[in-house]
Amino acid sequence: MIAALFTFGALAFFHLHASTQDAPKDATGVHEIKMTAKKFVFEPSSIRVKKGEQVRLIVTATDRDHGIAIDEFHINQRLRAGQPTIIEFTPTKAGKFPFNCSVVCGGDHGSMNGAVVVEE
Ligand SMILES: [Cu+2]
Repeated sequence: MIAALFTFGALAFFHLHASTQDAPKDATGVHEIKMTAKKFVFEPSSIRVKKGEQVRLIVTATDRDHGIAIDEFHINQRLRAGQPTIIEFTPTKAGKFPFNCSVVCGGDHGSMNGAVVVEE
């Protein structure tokens, strides 16, 4: 009984940590971040990464096709509805780099944006 409780506690602890945005890198050293896109928001809209680390964004458009353009990293990728899209980059300098939706998706398309914050 005690062992069972301990196991449950350990699993809960692991799960909590694994689900946060700043979770430790996976075994391959990649900082993986999941994101969704829908009219007219990216969630999360601000992501925080470290300079020099490999970043893997997994972005899923949930309502219709969208796009994500991150000019700093020369990325412009269509996001097909319901289909996770993997985007990888390695930031080489610190700063705040905006991204935006790159597929016209309706009235507030122009305000569908966010930022990658790269820390030293
Ligand atoms: Cu759009």
